[in-house]
Amino acid sequence: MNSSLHRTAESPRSAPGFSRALLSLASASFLMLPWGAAGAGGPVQLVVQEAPLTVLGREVAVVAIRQPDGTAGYFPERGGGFDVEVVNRLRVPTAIHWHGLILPNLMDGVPYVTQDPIAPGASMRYQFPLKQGGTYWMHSHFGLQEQFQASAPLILWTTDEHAAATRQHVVSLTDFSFKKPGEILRGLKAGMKMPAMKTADGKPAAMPKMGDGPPVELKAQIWNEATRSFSAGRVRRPMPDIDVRYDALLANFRTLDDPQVLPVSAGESVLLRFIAMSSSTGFLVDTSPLDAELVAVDGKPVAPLRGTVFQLATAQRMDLRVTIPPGGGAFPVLAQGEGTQQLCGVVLATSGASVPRFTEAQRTAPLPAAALDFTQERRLRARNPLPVRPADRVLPAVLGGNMMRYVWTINGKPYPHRDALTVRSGERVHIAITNSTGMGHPMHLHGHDFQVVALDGQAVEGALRDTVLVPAGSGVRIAFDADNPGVWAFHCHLLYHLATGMFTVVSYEGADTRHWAPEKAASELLGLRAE
Ligand SMILES: [Cu+2]
Repeated sequence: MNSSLHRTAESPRSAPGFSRALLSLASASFLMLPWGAAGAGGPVQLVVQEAPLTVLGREVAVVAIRQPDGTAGYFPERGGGFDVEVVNRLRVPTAIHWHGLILPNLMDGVPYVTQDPIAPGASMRYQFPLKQGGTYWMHSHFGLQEQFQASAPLILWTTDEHAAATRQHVVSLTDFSFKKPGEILRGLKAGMKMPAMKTADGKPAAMPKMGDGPPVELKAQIWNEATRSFSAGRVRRPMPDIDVRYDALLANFRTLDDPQVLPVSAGESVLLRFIAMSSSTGFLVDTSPLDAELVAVDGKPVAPLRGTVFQLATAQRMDLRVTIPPGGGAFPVLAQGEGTQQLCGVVLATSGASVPRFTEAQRTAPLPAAALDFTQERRLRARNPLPVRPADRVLPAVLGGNMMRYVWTINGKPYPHRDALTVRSGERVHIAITNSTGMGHPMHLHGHDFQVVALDGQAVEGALRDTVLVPAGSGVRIAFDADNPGVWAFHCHLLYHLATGMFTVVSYEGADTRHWAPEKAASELLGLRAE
C-alpha cells in the first residue's frame, strides 16, 4: 500500500499518483538543489501538522514535520547555520528536539527542560551556528507524540559530507501501531504487555526476564575474524525482551508490500544514511548480497567496517556505503526489528531494472532477530576521538525498573525529580552506565558528543556518539567534555521508558534552570490530540 506521509494536503502535488515521487523528495532534494537557507532571507519554516498515512491499507492520521513545499525535515549547509521556525499547526502543544546537535541549551527543544511547549497555533525560532556535519534527525519531545511518526531527517551538510558519495539516500526506519500511544502506555502499565505474553485463557503471562526463556534459533550479527567483516549468523539464545509489539515497520514511511525504490547507477558508490526514528524498536540492517562499509555512526565518522549485517539501536544513525555492481539490477536493503520477524526496507535499483514485488513470505523474516549487543560497538573506532585525558568526575547511572508497575529508573528514581547529575564547566566527565534490567536501553545525552570508553568494564577507544545501547545486564562508560553549559536531558530513547521515568538531566553548576520544571513533565502526555 502507498504510504503518503510526505504528501501535503494543500498541495496540488497531493494526487495519489504523485506520492511516490514526493516520497523520494527528502532524499532527492538535497542532491539536486542548493538547499542552504543561508542568504535566503529568514528562517526555514518547519510546520508540525497532522497528515494522512496509509499503512497496510488503512489510512490513519500521523504528525508530519515538513517545510511548506512538503519536504520532510531540514538539510542545512554548515556554513549557513541553523535557522528554523517551528510552526505548530496541531491541536495540542509540541516541541521539536534536534537530536544529536551540539547547540545552545535553550535551542534544544525539550519541554520543561529547555523551553515551554509550543502552544497550538504558536511558533518558535531556533537559530544557532552549526558545529557538526552528518546524519542527524528531529523529533517531537512532547509527551508520546513521537509515536505518531513526529520525526524527520536532519542532514548537516559540509564539504566532507557532500564528498562522501555522489549518490546519497536517507533511509528512515520506524515502528507503527494502529493503537494510539496513550493506549499502548496504558496497556504496558496494566501489565497487559502484548498478545504473545498472554496465557491461553487471556490473562497476562508472568514477565519473562532476559535469559529466563529457553534458547531459540535467532538471526544475529556475527563478526568473522577471517574476513574481518560482519555477516548474518544463526545463534541459539533466549528471545529478546521486547515490551511493545507493532503492527508494522516502515522504511521511509512505507511497508514492504510497496517499498520505496531508490535510484542508483551501475558501478557507483552509494551512501545510505540510516536513521532509527522508531519509538521502541532496534534493527538489524541487512544489505546482502551487497557488501557494505559502515563509515559513520550518529553522524560521526568511524574507521570503516565491512559487512552485510549491521546493528542500529533506537535513535541511532549509521552511514553505510555500498557499491552497485557494474551489471546493475535491483537490490533490497532490509531492516528487521529486534526480537521480531518483522521487516521493512527499500530497494536500490538501476534504471530499467525489474523490481520484483516482495511475496507475502518474503515480507517476514525466517528467524526472529536476536537482541542487539556489543558485537559491532566493540569494533567501532572514532575517526576524531576526544583528546586523551583522565576523568575529573565519574557519575554512576544505574538503569533499573519495576515491571509490576511499569516504572523505569535511573539511580533508583523515576523522573520527575530534581536530582540532576551535576557537572562543572571544563571537566572531563565520565558516566558509568550499568543496566540491571532485562532489556537493552539506548541512552541518549543531549547537547554533547560523547565517546564510548568502556564496554562491560573493558576499556575501548570507541565511537563518538550521542546515543549508545546498553544491553540487558551490561555496562557502558561514556566520556565527554563539559563544554556546553545548560540543563541537558539524559534518558533512555525507548519512548515508553522515557515517559515512565528513565530520564534525568545533566546540569552544569550555575546553569540557567528557568525552564526546568520537572513537576510538569509527566502531566502532558498528549500526542496528536487530547486523548
Ligand atoms: Cu529503556
